[in-house]
Amino acid sequence: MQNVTLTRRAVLAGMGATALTARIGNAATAPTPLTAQRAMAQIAPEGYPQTEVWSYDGTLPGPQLRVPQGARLQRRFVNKLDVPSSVHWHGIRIDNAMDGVAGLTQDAVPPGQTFDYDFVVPDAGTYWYHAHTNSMEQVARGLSGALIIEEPDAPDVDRDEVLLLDDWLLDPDTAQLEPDFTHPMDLSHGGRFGNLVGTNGHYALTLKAKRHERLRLRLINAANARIFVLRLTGLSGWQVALDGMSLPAPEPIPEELILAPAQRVDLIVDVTGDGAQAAIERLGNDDQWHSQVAFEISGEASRTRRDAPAPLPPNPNMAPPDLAQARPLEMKIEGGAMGRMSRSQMQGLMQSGNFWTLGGKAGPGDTPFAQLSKGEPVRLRFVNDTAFPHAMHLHGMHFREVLEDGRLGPMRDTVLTFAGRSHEVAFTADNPGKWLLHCHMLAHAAAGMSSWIDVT
Ligand SMILES: [Cu+2]
Repeated sequence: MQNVTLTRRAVLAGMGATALTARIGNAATAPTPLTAQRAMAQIAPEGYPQTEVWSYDGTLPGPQLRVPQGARLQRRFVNKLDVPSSVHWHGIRIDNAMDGVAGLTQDAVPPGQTFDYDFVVPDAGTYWYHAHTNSMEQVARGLSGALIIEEPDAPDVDRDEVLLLDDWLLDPDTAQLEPDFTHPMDLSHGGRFGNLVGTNGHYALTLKAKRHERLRLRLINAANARIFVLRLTGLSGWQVALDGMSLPAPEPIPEELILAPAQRVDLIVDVTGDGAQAAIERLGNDDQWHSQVAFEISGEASRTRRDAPAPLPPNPNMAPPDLAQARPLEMKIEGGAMGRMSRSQMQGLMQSGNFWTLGGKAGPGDTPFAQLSKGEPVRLRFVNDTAFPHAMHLHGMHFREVLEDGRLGPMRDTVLTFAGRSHEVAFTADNPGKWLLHCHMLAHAAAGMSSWIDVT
């Protein structure tokens, strides 16, 4: 009976019907809990058993948190799991003590204990939260959810849909998660990939839509390792934000939209399809397009398409870094299967349980990759000398990619680096603290691809 209730709650959360609004600064009352606990969820198609997951508040994904820009988010994290955990607020330019990285910004919260997260959210946009203690396993088991920071003047759309894309590695007979989270093949190759891909905790999500309806779609890649390559059919529009940060002007949606692990994109689209269906499709390993989210079209929201949307309002503190003054840094990414590391180097690494290095070092260790002064501009070149792509994520600050022609790209918190290529990013180190810099293919992060910078 309990399982039925949990599943129904999970479904409702998936439909965005139970959006929770954060309590805003009231010191007299205890903060709203956010509870890590076991739950059952119907991830696999109907007819398959439910899957036991680790959840926030019993739902998969966790509850959708919505907070007005500039407000305080307060949550009492309650750990009802039997392992330590912590919560990271991904992409939020946050006070370092609230960043949730066990071992760097706080101690992991033991079973039965609590931790009060309390911080101001400076930027509007699409963010997410997830476990940052043994995250390779804990995120794969379900500990993630959307965090939406609302603009004071939201764009004029008919509906705002959060689409949290994920995959799960399930035993095809029992629909339970494959429990080996440290398989050397995952650690040393592309990471842990699921065999079932879905959205908002379900395989094959279907939403209803009306012709000429205008939708804001907030796509979040919550998968451990999967790079989503997406295209739209029967929907056309613009991308208006990347990794939470508004673009200066709405841009055409690329024919193939690439979303690396942890990246987000905000789209404003109109339902323009002639048929009864529109879809977000995903390019599969079989080189075929598969439906990721289907939209069943019935009725009309208006007779005609509307004009192009206005840009989203800019967030504060988006000034580009001063490249001329920037300190150059280089971070070599090495190791992994089929890489150029020598056999003896590789064997040495594997003895420490690692397969990868960042800047010549496996794991965060005691000393930072770089010691930076507050306000210092930095250009950081990632040299990907491996046979795999890596989604490099910096906590606490957004960066801009330095493009080939020297111009700066949009603000992001995660950049997808490709095998054998180098990618330079630039940022102003304006947020003091110890900030993790790691690959968001979480098996890679666990096997050496975690580093940090110190801003003082
Ligand atoms: Cu990686």
